[in-house]
Order: sequence, then C-alpha cells, then structure tokens
Amino acid sequence: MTIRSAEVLVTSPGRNFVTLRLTTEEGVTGLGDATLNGRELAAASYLRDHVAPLLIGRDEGQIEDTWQYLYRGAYWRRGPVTMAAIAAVDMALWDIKAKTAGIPLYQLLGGRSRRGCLAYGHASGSTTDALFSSIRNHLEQGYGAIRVQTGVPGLGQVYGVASDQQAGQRYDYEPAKRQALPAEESWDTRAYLRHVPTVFEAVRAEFGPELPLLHDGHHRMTPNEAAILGKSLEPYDLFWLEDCTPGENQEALRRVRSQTTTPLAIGEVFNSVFDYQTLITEQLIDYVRSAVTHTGGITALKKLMDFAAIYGIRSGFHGPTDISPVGQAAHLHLGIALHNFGIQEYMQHSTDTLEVFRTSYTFTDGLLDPGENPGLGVEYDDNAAAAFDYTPAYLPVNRRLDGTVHDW
Ligand code: GCO
Ligand code: MG
Repeated sequence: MTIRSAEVLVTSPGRNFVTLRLTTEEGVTGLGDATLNGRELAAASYLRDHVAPLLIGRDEGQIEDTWQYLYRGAYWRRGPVTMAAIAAVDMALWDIKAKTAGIPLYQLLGGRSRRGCLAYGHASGSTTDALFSSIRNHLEQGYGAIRVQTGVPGLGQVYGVASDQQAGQRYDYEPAKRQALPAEESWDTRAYLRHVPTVFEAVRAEFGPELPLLHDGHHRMTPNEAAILGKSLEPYDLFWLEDCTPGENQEALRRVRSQTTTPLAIGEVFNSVFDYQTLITEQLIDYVRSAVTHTGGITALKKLMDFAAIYGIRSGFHGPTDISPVGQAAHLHLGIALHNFGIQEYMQHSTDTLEVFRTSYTFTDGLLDPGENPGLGVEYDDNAAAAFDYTPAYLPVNRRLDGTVHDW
C-alpha cells in the first residue's frame, strides 16, 4: 500500500490552522497538525513545497523510516518549522495505521493506562474578583486543575490574562491578534514578583488546599528571579511553575532547582529530545511541556517520554487552542497510554473550529478521553473549512518599562 496524495489544508475558523491530509491508494485518510502560531505559512510551505512530493508512492506503514528519512534527509535538522512539518506527516501516518487496523490509536501505543487524562484549564482576570469568577466558571465546567494568571498592578495587558470582553467565553485567551503589527505589552519583573504570591495566597484562602493550581512564567525571569518566585510560591503548593526562565539555557534550571521545591515544567517551545538532555538527566524538571505538533510527532514524543520516565518525569503536553484538534487528539491517545502521564492542558476550541475539525474526544468530570473511534478520531470538514480564509495574526511583543524588548 502506498500514499496517493498529500494535501496541505490552511483554514482560519477564528484562528489559523495548518493540517496535512494523506490519502492512501485504498482511500484511507490520515490527518496531521502542523500549526505554528503566528508563522503558519512557513510550515505550510515546508510541507507543500518540500515534503509532500517525497511522500507520494511511499509505503504508509513505514512510520519510523519516514520520520528518519525526513529528519536526516533534510540535513537542516530541528527547528519549529521542520519539526512541525515532520510532526504532521507522523501523526497522519499513525492515524492511517490505526484506521486500517480499525482501532483507536491508543491501542497501538500500548492500550489504556488510566480511566482518563486529568485536564487543566486557564483561569485569569485582570483583578482578583475577575480571577475568582473565572476560577468558579472553570470549576462549574468540571475542571479539576486550574492555571492562574492575573494582571499586575501598574501594567496593562500581560500574557495569559483574558480581557474583560473575552472573560467567561469558553476559549477566552488568545495571544495572537489579527492585526497588521504585533501588539506591544509592557513588563516589570519586580512588580510581578511582588504581586504573584499575594494572588496565590488569596486563591488558596478562597478555594482551599485541595485544588491543583498551576502558573505560567512565560520565559520572563532570570534564573535568580525564578528561584525567588519558586521559593515565594512554596506555601501555596503549586502543581507546577511553567517556563520560569527562557528554555534555551538548560543550565539555568540548576539554579532554580537548587533553590526551590516548587515543581517545574518547561518545553512548549522545544523541538527535540536534545533540548531536554540536561534537564532530564539531571532531573531539573518535573514535567515535559512539549506539544506533539512542535516536536516531530507521536514517534518523537513517545521516545522523549520514555526517556523522561527513567528519571520520574511526567507529561504535561502543551494544549492551547493553537494546537489543532488533530494535535490535541494525538496528545490524548498518547496520554491515556503512557505510564508517566501527568496532566493535559485543555483550552477549549471555538465552535467554528469544531465545525471544521469534528472530534470524538470527550471531557467528563475533569477527565479527557480520546474516544473509541478508529485512528485519531478527528474528521476534517472541507465545506466548513472553505468558509474561513487565512487571516494573518501576530503574537505580541513585550517591552520593559524603559523600552527594552523582553520575553512576553
Ligand atoms: C501555554 C502557552 C501558550 C502560548 C501559545 C503561543 O502555556 O498554553 O504558554 O499560551 O503562549 O501557545 O502560541
Ligand atoms: Mg506556556
């Protein structure tokens, strides 16, 4: 059996998505997600212009060989564009293999290891009152773990906080904006470090000790600042502190780790197991934040998680709405099967997105489940997709109070 066609599908049901659809000679289709938020067309071109021609006539059963062929054959390895393209091919091939076998993908990855995947949602608010109502809203939806982000007094819009108009919608926070230039935000780390512990103190006082709480530092601290924050949050028993420093410097986490017992998660901007080598072997983190979409697909993420398992490190796959329902389904099939699953980020996609991508995964009592449909369990509706033209959108830029560009 061989691959007959490879189509790159770009659609924008409220936000942009790049999807690869492979079809075999027998007419079996497989879907893969290659969405790279804010730089989508680069991944689409890589797939359409450089990868699709290589796939026609290949044996769709040879998943590992195809992965190595695309990774080593390109010579220019790693990087988000390359790895998103390889990821899409890999997901589509796993989808085809499981559909051909007539079983849900998780069965090929080892079968169920748990009843469901614990999900966390994004609560946020520019003020404590707005934050509390967002947390209540998430609890009413059944979430059993909650990420907490708030505004910082004296600063305007900051990462992760829904505007008052967005608050309360199911898919309330989106950093990419459909405008000609990136939005500019402002930043003051000292104000942030003073404010965040007071927020967690208030949340614990209101919602009690049981609820798992998470926080995303979004790469904005130096190692020493991150150590200060980790220490000051210890009384509030966080599930994790995410991206406390920029991820490129793995050694930075040594400083943080030696100073605080707050659990650490990192990796949403990583593309390869090599980005984790020091972090995993020195046990500097607790959770792997990679997305299947930006890490070369299911084949690569499974290997990464097996490596992490040796060191007691668990998964926390990146699942904002810029991971398409195809990528999210892949997370759930892998997550339900892995022994070292930890938690799954679950920002819910918009109604328009779910018209294009018809999913079969479910969210019940705080647990996500990949469902029992063959393959990934996601169908792509071409008619619905045709109504949503590509619309450029930019992620923001952040500046310190003196105008210096900072991580956002
Ligand atoms: C998260 C992330 C996202 C990213 C987004 C960028 O933890 O979910 O930090 O919110 O900012 O994926 O495209
Ligand atoms: Mg994050």
